[in-house]
Amino acid sequence: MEYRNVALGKPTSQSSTWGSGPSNIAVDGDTDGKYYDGVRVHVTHTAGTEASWLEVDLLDSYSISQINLYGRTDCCSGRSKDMMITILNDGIEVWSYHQGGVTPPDKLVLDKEDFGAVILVGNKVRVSLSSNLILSISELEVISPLLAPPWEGTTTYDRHFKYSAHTYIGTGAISGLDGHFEGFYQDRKFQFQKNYFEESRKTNGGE
Ligand SMILES: [Ca+2]
Repeated sequence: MEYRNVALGKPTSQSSTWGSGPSNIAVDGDTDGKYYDGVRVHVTHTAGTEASWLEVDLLDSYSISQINLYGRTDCCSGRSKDMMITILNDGIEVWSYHQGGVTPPDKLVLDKEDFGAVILVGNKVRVSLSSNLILSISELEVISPLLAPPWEGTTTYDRHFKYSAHTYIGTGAISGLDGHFEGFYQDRKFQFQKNYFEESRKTNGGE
């Protein structure tokens, strides 16, 4: 199984920006946690005058198998001890995590043990603080599995449906392991699977 970081380079926003810490630093691929190294700033930085948040828009719905959050490492990591991490799909919260009052590690990894053994589907990920503290993030990675099709050299989408094995939650409909779609989100799922297939096919040497 191959994976990719679907947050990389995607549009970001945050509640406010202080100094040279814009939100896009969280998805630039650089996981250095130092605020400033004499050359450049490596972490985002809100003003801390509001309940800070940062959000990445994945631009499409993806199955999400893991989230890696790299924090600021040269100081102040305790500011994030009450942070929330939320996965949203079309504005609906599908999963959230609370740091629980404990200072997070430099690299916080959330995976199937935290997700409840299902693959979540979302198109936005949000990191937020409930109090007026500064939010700093070095990198927010949203990991999505690339399903390799069990065939090569075909462009027939329905074969991908046959072999797809996703569980959808939070959308009001569930597709079983046989890939048959049910429910009123069918059209959206079709588009998702189509995009998914296109990316899988490219990865596997297709056109
Ligand atoms: Ca970064």
